[in-house]
Amino acid sequence: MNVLVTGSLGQVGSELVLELRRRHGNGNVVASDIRSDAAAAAKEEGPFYALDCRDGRQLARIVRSHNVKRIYHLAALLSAVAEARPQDAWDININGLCTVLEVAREHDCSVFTPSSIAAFGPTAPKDYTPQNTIQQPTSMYGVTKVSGELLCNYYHKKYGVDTRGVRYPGIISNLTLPGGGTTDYAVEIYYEAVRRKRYTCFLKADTYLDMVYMPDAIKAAIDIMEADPVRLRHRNAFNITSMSFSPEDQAAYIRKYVPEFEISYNVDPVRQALANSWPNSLEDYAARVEWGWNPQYDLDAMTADMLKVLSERGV
Ligand code: AKB
Repeated sequence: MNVLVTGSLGQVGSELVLELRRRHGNGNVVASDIRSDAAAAAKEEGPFYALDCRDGRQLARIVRSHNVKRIYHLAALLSAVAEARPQDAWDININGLCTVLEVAREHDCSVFTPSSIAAFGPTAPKDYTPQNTIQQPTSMYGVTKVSGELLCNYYHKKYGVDTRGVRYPGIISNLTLPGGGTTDYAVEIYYEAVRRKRYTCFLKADTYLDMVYMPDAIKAAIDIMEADPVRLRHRNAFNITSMSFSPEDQAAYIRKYVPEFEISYNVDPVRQALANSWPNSLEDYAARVEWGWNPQYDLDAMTADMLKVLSERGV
């Protein structure tokens, strides 16, 4: 089974490509990104293309020439950038997805598309937000995510395209930094804990959001695509979560390993408003029952691993 990943130089893409190549072989996993970063491309251990996912012709050429049968479509703008550039966010997140779905329909590919906790808005229940509930996001990022979910479900129902997805919470990883998201603070805090033993957070101390550690996020993307379709009552997109915490909770766990660590706050009103409009915590029962979602990392295990890996790497 040959696989194509769009947005492969991003936070999830860079680690997903490594894991897919480990499982399927380097030559069978095609990486692509709008950035034609020569240094990054040179490090690739398999095929890499500079690809704008809105370019259907080039996308179709790549799919045909590598006989791609599964697309992980990760190319998208994140919440804070989308709020600064809403028209671009619509264009990239929605027209990009439309293009991928059309190519998938024509070439019989399955498609994984990540949604987000941002697909919920202030009218959804805040705590243990259910799988199926009101979705009225107030951010452009959230509007593109809920529209993307509906579009993927439409392609599945109308054309039989095998579309699947998860609603990712904030993702924390030690390899590639996120860019332009609201949950980015939860990654930066570990780098600064190792470098300076202090961090100035752009969200308020008591802002609760769901998070997941990258190994669990990657496993989710692979497991849902491998799941038996007969068991799937939902498709786009499943709530998943590993933990819900606030910046002050995270700082307390960091102090367990770095006792001198200090946190202060300088709130960014745009990102705070985004965070306030999202759930505090999701309920992820459907993912557990339908395809076996079972995350391995909680806040303590993730904090220990992040600090260990970043210290060893000398960030
Ligand atoms: C963001 O903060 O924009 C993303 C997300 C929650 O989807 N990490």
